[in-house]
Amino acid sequence: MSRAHPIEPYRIKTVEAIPVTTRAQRAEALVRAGYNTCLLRADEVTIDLFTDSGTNAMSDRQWSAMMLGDESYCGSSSFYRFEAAVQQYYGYPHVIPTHQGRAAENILAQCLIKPGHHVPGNMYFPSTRVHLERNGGIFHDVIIDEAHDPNSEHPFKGDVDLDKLRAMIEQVGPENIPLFWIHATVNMAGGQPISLANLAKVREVADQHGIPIILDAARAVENAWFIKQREPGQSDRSVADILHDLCALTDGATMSAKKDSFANIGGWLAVRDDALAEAARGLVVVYEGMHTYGGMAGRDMEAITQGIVESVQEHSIAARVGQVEYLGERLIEAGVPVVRPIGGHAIFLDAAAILSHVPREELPAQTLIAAIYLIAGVRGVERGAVSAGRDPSTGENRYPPLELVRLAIPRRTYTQSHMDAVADGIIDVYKERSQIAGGLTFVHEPKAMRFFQARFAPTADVLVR
Ligand code: PLI
Repeated sequence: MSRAHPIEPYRIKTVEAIPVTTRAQRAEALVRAGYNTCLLRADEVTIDLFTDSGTNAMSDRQWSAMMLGDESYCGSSSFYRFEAAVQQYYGYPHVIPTHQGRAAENILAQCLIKPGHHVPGNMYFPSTRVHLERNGGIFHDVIIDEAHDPNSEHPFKGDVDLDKLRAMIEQVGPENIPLFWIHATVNMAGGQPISLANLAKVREVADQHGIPIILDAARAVENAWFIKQREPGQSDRSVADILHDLCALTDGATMSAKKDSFANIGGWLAVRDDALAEAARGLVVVYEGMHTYGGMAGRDMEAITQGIVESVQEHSIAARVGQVEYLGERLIEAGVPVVRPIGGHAIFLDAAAILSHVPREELPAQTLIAAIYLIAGVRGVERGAVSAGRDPSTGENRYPPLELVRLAIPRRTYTQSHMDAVADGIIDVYKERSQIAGGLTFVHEPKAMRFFQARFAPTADVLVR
């Protein structure tokens, strides 16, 4: 039996009942949902590890702060408190509120990306890539090779390969690169961090060509925690200081406040450049609302403001990452193939290794996640070929090197016994993997971000024998 994870630095004041289902009920639900866990109803799921986005438990202080929400259409005082918190903890002067992260991406992409532009990044994320492609841009993955190897123990698998970056700039010309879009941590690589040292080198390359760096800061606090644990010379520094340093190396950030900041909804775009801020504020009023609420209620901005303060508290972030690590270690002990090292927000199961008898065209990760729901009542999400979508220029399916299932852990929501139940369930699925009869095939395929609404059918008579 593994060690315990760090003590949860809170006690429970309110509880929410979770549904308990039978395997027969889950089998029926799975057929109705077209074998897509995104289409299951929440009341059909016992432990919901679909995402850590907007699903975190808010604190008593966040709920109290919500009562102070100023719902004025113009000039809400909640906005000024929110703006001050982002400026203080992230360090960018211009803060533009949005209703969530992808709205910030939409506005940034419309401001900066034109047809024929090229954008390098440390692996794609579906929403960032969709916005850059909708504006005519082309994404280039310049992450280090280790990030594509689930077994590599590299401590900073989110690092940029500077040779790949330089070669890409040479190939397309710096004048065709409006930004570098850098994730901290890298979700699709398994919640893996980028190091300060690497980002500083990326900064040098950016400065040589006058190209801005935009940080995807959704889980930058978790990235700062890994820097403190793993990067030489950083262990005595506070997570808040390291977060500041990460941001100081960049020219702006897109943020989903539904992650690190424990909010149910909200986001922001922040930049240093006055003209870019002016252009972004011009678009925020078109797509989101006034530039002092950006699609959020005043109470949402209050929840984020308090959430930012809590997010950098050391015992809070230690317990968060420690809980994820605990689940990962239990699976590793049982021999289940997972992406290593364990990342900040989720466990990523190596579906290609677990279901090696299911060909890539039959979508092993989608198949595995359906089987996990059926057998264990746990909901995760596909992070493989279905999420990668089709190449817009050729229309061909993209088969990324990683074919993963993600089990994301919401912050402060589940306890250690929930983690044990998940581990036991996944280990059962792993032991029964030869009973998974075949893969899945699309019966409905939406064009954009197809993983959310796609429907599938098993290629064999049954999913699990
Ligand atoms: O879900 P949004 O629109 O607030 O944020 C989009 C978004 C941007 N960047 C990154 C790294 C994300 O992980 C992200 C959203 N992620 C979700 C919903 C997730 O389940 O990981």
